[in-house]
Amino acid sequence: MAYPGYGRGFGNFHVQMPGIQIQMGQPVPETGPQVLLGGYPGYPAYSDSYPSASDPMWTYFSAVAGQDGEVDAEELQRCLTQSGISGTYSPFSLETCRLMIAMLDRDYTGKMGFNEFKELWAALNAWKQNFMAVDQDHNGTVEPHELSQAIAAMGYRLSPQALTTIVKRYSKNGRIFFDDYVACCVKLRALTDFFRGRDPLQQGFVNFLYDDFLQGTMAI
Ligand SMILES: [Ca+2]
Ligand SMILES: [Ca+2]
Repeated sequence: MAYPGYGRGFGNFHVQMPGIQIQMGQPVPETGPQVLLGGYPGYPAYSDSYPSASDPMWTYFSAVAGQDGEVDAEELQRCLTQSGISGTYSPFSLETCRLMIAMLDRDYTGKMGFNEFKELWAALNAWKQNFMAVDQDHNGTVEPHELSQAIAAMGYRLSPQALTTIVKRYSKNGRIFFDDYVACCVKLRALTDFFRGRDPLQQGFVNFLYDDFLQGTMAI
């Protein structure tokens, strides 16, 4: 089998760490860690009911979204940078913001409406909890050996060379910060799903057309 343990997917991703939630400069409701970033089939979407002013998340969303009532990548970057969620004073990765929006933009506006934003928020909470569990020595970043264990725990079996490539791409001085960690995991899953969808017999090799390859990978 080409993807031993793949079936578990992010099965053990739901690491519960009570009391931990993302601080965004003002209190926000906990939306629960059960929603994962991805936008995959069977993924529960929020209803399109008109947002209630009584929803405590609505005020925060309105402030971030501004006049057009939707959150774009730059606005998301600004609010996540202010939150300090990545554990550094440098700006939260714009690329990761774009990636998260691409994965959760259900109505293809290129921005996050209220329900999409709530889903993104829940996904970020889940990622943060996962990140903190993976960061076993609690130094605020994920080191190569921690990433290796995390990727294995998610069910992927990668060669040392592939792991080295990933670490080189997503680390700064051998440390992987939260924003890069999210981008790394989201991309790994999306690319694996793309490949796997073309490999029904799970053989670990596929034939696909150049254009198909570009469409599948450039969108991520
Ligand atoms: Ca949208
Ligand atoms: Ca660490």
